[in-house]
Amino acid sequence: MSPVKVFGHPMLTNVARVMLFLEEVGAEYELVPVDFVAGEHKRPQHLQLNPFGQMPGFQDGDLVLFESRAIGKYIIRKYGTAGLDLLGENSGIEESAMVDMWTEVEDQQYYPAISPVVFECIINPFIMGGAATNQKVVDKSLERLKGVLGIYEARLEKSRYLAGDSISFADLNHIPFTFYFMTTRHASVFDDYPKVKAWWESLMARPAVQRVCKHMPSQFS
Ligand code: GSH
Repeated sequence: MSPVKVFGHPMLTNVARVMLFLEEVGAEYELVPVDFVAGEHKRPQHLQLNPFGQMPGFQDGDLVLFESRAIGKYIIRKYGTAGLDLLGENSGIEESAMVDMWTEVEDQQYYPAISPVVFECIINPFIMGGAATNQKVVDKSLERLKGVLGIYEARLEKSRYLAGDSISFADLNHIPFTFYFMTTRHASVFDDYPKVKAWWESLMARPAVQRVCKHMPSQFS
């Protein structure tokens, strides 16, 4: 039995993020289902793994971690190979600084812009219990997202990936929320940013990404 356990449901964005890094580095792991509809993530057993009552929980032997981006870095450092330098740490301090910077951009600029659209159009109505979409929130977030995508377009005119010409942790962190965004009727927003669109398509073509995304529904009604 693998010492690595991911607790949660694979359709959930932050659970998918952790699985993505495990798949990218080829680590063995066990996915332990958490029945979030029944509120299992708020119960004492899960709170020992994630005191915030959220998913994922993560365990590797005696080590327990929460926060999907931090878990992702741990997975790369422990199970990554020199050939796949996702944190840029084998390349040099400047390369790893670029990965750190674009990782912050994902967390501080991209995620706050794209996630309200995904919450309003997909997660709240279809995954977490049926709330109506607030169109004002969607419209405001789309405007913010367009600003961020403009900056990405300019960056991706200069390099193949965000942190440079090699794929990194920063790029891969975009996958879970962008995947769901692309299932909404707002997906065409990306058409105005050809470099971003090509970058997104190259991420989606990765076998590890395909393996994780097959657990994420792409049609909602
Ligand atoms: N920053 C946390 C991470 O990256 O792990 C966020 C975790 C999070 O929001 N998880 C969602 C969750 O558990 C599922 S993707 N939602 C249910 C809840 O908050 O009660």
